[in-house]
Amino acid sequence: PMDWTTYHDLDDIEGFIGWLNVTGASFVQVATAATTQEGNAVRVVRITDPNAVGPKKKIWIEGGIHAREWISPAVTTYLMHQLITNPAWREMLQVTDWYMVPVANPDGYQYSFTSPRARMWRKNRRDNGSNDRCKGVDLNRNWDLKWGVGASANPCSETYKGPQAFSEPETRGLQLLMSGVRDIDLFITFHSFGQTILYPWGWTREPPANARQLKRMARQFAAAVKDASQGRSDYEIGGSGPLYGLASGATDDWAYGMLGVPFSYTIELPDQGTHGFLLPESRISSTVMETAAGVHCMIGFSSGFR
Ligand code: 0X9
Ligand code: ZN
Repeated sequence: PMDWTTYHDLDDIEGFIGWLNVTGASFVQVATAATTQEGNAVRVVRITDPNAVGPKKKIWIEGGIHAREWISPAVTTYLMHQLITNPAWREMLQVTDWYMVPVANPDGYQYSFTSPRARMWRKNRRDNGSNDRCKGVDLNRNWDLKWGVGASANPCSETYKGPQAFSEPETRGLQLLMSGVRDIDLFITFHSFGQTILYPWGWTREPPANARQLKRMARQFAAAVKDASQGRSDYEIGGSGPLYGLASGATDDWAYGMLGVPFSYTIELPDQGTHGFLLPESRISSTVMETAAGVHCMIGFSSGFR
């Protein structure tokens, strides 16, 4: 149904979700968070063991909010596949409940497959009143937390924040579903590139209240990735603001600040700039595997949340 040796467009991913839904049977529920301007669905796939007893950690994973960061949906779909097909992951469903968004920006993602010129698209594709080359809103500047700080008001900008917070169907829909899930314990959004694991805040350089715990869990991720990659993938750990510069309106800050999710991360996947957004297909399988090892360790039964 899917492989991690080539990049897959939106149709393939939709097909994979359909396959997962059949294969995973009662473990998989598919919801639609929004329908976009171009009529695509923003899917949220919940993976849960209906027979598990006892309390569970709730984990929300977001992928593909930036169109050109193709390795992000690859990682997210791989994690979904692991949860259904790998016994070591299935076992985790005794104590974890997963909400996965493989492609938060389906219109932009789809568009980035249409031509070499479109390959580097970042935003969604909604008409923003300016000309055709300038379409879209940066969905990672559109969430309602300190909206507008370190984001652009110019519709032509790559980091255009939109006419108002939650102006876009994608962010509005995702926000509603996220708010409906009580007490998310861990939020991760996958981006590229840079090989960094970032924690809040993005809108200020001030450290968050539980910075120590956030760093501790981030180190679990980084150590496991390094191990799984035989030392090849080294991650840097830090606050978004200090490390990447101030940028508000991102999902991670909103989850942390508005929903109170105690562990909230942006993971900037490989590489460190040699290929940048154009990570070669030959790198997909090693990247998804090492990242999965990192996530597995982060939420590990004893290490992560304590
Ligand atoms: O700028 C972004 O949206 C992310 N980097 S990217 O190169 N993938 O565009 C980083 C977001 C970090 N989080 C916050 N600034 N809150
Ligand atoms: Zn990004």
